[in-house]
Amino acid sequence: MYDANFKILLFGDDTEGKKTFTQKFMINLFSEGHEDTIGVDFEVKSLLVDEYKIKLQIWDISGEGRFRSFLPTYISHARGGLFVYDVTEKSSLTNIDFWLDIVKKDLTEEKTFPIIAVGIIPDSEKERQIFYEEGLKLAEFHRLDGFIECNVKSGEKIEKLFGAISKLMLERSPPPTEPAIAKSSRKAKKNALIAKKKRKKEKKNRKSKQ
Ligand SMILES: Nc1nc2c(ncn2[C@@H]2O[C@H](COP(=O)(O)OP(=O)(O)OP(=O)(O)O)[C@@H](O)[C@H]2O)c(=O)[nH]1
Ligand SMILES: [Mg+2]
Repeated sequence: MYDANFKILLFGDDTEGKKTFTQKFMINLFSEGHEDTIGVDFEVKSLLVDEYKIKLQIWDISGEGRFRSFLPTYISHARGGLFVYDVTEKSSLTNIDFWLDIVKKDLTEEKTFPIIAVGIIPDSEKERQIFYEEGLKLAEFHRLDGFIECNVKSGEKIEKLFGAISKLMLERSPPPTEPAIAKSSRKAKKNALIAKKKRKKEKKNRKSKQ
């Protein structure tokens, strides 16, 4: 039983690293090489954030133009997004306006939709074409909810990032009830107290009979 079920989008141009990034998060595997995502790929992962058990539905959307007509369907009912770009490709930021427009279009709960920009960094700094400051500035300009750079091979920060976006989704779309874990631990404490009182009473009764 989950406390919350969040659909999260990974979007951005093609061959930026969305699949590679998702795979690293899901099964801690880094594999070189690109395979076109046909429309969209799905993954599901459970996360525990602030005692809330979250079911994260990851929708890894193809960046290819031929799938653009399906985008409104893929985007519908999402609760958060990661805009993924490749810092070794200057052109990978060219379409940020397009992506943010389409993701936010028809979104009645626009305010409840956190987006974090993720710059995929190369193994060698020599290949870098987009600098950290540019990414940060762009994220601030578009009023995104966060900005991070990470190397998929090392996988550092990826787990933390999914935790951070989940926390933002929890804040913007709070579940109607308190976390089940908190509820059950309170219940367990209450039961322990009742049992303790019962034992005390039985001891007292035994003593009075002697
Ligand atoms: N060396 C290195 N290569 C990386 C890293 N991250 C991604 N790549 C490479 O970048 C390419 C990205 O491919 P995908 O992850 O399939 O790209 P995508 O964004 O899902 O592309 P579409 O499905 O077409 O939208 C692959 O060839 C990866 O091997 C990294 O941290 N280091
Ligand atoms: Mg892909």
